[in-house]
Amino acid sequence: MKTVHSPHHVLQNAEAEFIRGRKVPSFEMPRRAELVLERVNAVSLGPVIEPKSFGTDPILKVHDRDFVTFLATAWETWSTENGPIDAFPNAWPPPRSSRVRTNRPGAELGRYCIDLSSPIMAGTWTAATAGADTALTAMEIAAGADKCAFALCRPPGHHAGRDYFGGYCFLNNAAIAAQAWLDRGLDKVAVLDVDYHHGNGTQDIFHDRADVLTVSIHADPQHEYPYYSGYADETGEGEGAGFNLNIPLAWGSDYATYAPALAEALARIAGFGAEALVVSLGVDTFGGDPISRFRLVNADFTTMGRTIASLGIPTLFVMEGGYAVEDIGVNAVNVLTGFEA
Ligand code: Q9C
Ligand code: ZN
Repeated sequence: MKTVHSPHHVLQNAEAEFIRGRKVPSFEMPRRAELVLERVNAVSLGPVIEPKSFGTDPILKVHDRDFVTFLATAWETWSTENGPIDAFPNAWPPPRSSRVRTNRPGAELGRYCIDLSSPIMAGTWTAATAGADTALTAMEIAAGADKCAFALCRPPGHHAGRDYFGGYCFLNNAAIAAQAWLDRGLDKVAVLDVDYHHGNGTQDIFHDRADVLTVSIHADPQHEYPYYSGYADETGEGEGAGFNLNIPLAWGSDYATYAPALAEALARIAGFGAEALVVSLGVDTFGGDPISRFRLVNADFTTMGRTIASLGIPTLFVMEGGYAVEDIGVNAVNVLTGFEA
């Protein structure tokens, strides 16, 4: 399997995030992607190539123009006033508040940002667009003779919605690739999100559409980020009614619990008649993950990959979360080798 990867990912290099009031070193760091790349090479998964540049058109198919303009210019606006300090919001618009479009830096951030884990810095836009290009380049490979590809994206994407960022995510790489796959002429694409956290951004982007089935297996949002979405009763709306499936699992879930959820997810995707699959590949379901509470072991990821392969459709893997850095290379690549076995 070919891997697509951009060296620009290092430009997103947050010093800190806030977790339950504590300022801590960011769990989402460049080393994550470096170790996955090392593992790709160690097992000779296949060639590693750099992405082509697709510009903003495919990004604007799933993100609002205002939001994209904001992301592209936020650092300049912020740093002109505040200097080279990672940008976090000062305030969020309360419910029922005025929709006034203040461009004061800390306030504007609050209009688009959902949490305190995802600071904007000088290289955020370059890194985020490199991630989108990575997903798009890999999609073209998976859509061709290869039938599969690995987009080693960083920063991740699945928490980014049409007009918001957060959860370490700025642009929704998986959604951008799924939309671009449809735009190449497919009628039905499925997104399977196996990251430990609910893929809220992806669900939201395709919420009212019947051409993209979104399925996410994740920790119960009653207890876990992103808290405000990921419940089983969120099944899509309008034309999209019935085209979203959430499978929340309890803290402590191991593969004995995970396997039936994955089987249900894959049965739904097969029943939908997906012509292609985008996998939002987070490996923060690993037992050793420092911010998560599932209990998968290294070998479970191989099984997961082999199980996903049973669908028998062109498949694009897009890297999402996973923070047990010394294991994420093994776990992510286990999914890919399991898929190819
Ligand atoms: N204890 C991804 O895995 N911090 N994002 C939550 C709650 C944000 C995870 C802290 C976690 C975002 C792509
Ligand atoms: Zn995650």
